[in-house]
Amino acid sequence: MKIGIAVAGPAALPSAFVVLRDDLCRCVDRAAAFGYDGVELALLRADEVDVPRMKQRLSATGLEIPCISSGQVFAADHLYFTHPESAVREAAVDRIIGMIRLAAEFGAKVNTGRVRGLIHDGETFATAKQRYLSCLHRCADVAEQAGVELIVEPVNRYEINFIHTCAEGLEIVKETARKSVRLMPDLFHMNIEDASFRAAFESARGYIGYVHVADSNRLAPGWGHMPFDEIFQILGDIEYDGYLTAEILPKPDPDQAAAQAAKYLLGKLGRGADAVN
Ligand code: LER
Ligand code: MN
Repeated sequence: MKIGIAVAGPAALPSAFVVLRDDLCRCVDRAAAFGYDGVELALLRADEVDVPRMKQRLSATGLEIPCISSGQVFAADHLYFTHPESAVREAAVDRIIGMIRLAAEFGAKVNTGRVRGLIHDGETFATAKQRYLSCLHRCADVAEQAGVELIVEPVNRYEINFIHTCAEGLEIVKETARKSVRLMPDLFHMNIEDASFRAAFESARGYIGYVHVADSNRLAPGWGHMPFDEIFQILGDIEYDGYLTAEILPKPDPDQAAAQAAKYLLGKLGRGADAVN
């Protein structure tokens, strides 16, 4: 398994779920210094990334971009797949297609977490799901041409009003039946919504494309009461071999949070400073 950290450019909303907020290329350098393998870019638009300059920084540091996340498209621009107006759904799909094309440049996945949207007042789950799946299929058409994976992230009930548990996310992934669409459990949401880490991860074995990690209070791992020993055991048991990306609050400050998450995760993976080779 590799470790990543969520970052955004300086203009990202204060509510964006990222640790480092800086020029995106500087984020890569800062993440490399902490020992991360990759950075997840939280973007509002694909054109925030200067592709040649970013490729140069990645090659200089050896870091990867495992994922591009799109939560700000929902939170800042209110574009999402379940919107009742087709023009808004189209704009959301266009934004995600831009991110898919960008992701293809870096071998990254694209997270379609909160951009799926919500069930509007007076509408049904079935209506929201139909709009969501129709947009997801259009994105999957492009993703498959581009060799990019789309990931579906269950998000807790206090942030969005449907697809909260891993089982609900897995149902969407299976129903979509697209090879490009995979599940992305986030430990913070799982800790609220899933009855059992083991049952949720084991049911999703083979469908998991990416994982977000945080402690129970969304601080860096090790600063709450998330059962990390059990979780690492389960991830090993299901042979998950992808990224564990820290999507945590930048507290007490971004550098301390980033340093703690890297040290803790690398330690659990046996790659810490005191690891015996
Ligand atoms: C939001 O809580 C979250 O986990 C993000 O990854 C989704 O946009
Ligand atoms: Mn997340």
